[in-house]
Amino acid sequence: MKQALATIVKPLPDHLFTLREGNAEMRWEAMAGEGYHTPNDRFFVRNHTSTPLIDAATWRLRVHGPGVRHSRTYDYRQLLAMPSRTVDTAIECAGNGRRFYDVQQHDPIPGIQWGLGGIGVARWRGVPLGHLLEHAGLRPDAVDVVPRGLDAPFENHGHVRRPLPVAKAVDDVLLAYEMNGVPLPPDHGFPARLVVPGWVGIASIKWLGDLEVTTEEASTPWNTVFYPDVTTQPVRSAFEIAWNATITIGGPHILHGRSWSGNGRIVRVEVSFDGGLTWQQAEHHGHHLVGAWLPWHIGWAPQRPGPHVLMARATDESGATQPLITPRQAFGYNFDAVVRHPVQVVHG
Ligand SMILES: Nc1nc2c(c(=O)[nH]1)N[C@H]1C(S)=C(S)[C@@H](COP(=O)(O)O)O[C@H]1N2
Ligand SMILES: [Mo]
Repeated sequence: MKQALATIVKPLPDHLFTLREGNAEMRWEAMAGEGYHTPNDRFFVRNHTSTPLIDAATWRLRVHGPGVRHSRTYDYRQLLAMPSRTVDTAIECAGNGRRFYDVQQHDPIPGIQWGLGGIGVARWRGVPLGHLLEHAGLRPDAVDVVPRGLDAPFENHGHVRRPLPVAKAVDDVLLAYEMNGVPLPPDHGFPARLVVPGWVGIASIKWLGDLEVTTEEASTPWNTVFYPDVTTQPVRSAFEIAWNATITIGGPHILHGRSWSGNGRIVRVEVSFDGGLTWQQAEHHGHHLVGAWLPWHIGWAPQRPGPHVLMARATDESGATQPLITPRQAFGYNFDAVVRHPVQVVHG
């Protein structure tokens, strides 16, 4: 087992993660045979600096600013005693899939070169953010909530913080303290983080120290210099198979995968084994929740040995379908094209 990064606390074994510039990308084969949720031991980690170790006994969350009537401070026990809700939703990095601008479209874009493993789905439990804001006396003229992390400042930009419109904050955002039935692990935001369904991962600020509520549109480096103009996530699909996996000739094999979209449910998944000439519908199984993913499977009986390419293409309820090429995006976000997944077919 390898523990290569001082910036991440949990073990990062090779069979679960690919390390990318101080961040840990989940290997998709690590989801094979797993249930609907991504277990905490294999959930991707994206840290601007390092995971801080925070003592829940001395931790405080401050809610303040002109958008609330009362400046309030909450401790961990008060948070746990508030009305709670459970939400099953994905957190996905805006740059997920960035490496395919390079490997597939030969147009590399700087930034963390994520494959498709910068996503995970967990069962989050916590206090609806709207409830907490009401408790602090949310004013009708409030505009943005600016959550700030307690991790070390990033370069010369201060603590990680990104404005969140009040309308979204009171709609479905969770102030989460539990992940898949246990207290948030340190790397995922202990003692409390935001979980913002359907939106780019940077909205889900970890290690919350304070929430400033403004009465004017707020701006921080995290909605101007980094991650400008991105909110919801596009349609993507992945096979639960290793990159360059070996598959025996014949079969049939049942191939599993998952598709997701920040804009609603997936309504159709098609798979091609011949480079996109023909497409077959995959079968859905299990549940599919808005803001999370749809598990699917399809049979395949390859007839010749050698390199093959698997392609999966999903369509969501808004009608958005994965294209074959994604137009260049300056920051490398929004890669939604069908990913060409190489496998080797061999004699059994
Ligand atoms: N305080 C703080 N919150 C943060 C970050 C961070 O570096 N510091 N990274 C953000 C980004 S870019 C992503 S994609 C998600 C990743 O969440 P995870 O590490 O729990 O998977 O956390 C977000 N929240
Ligand atoms: Mo991210």
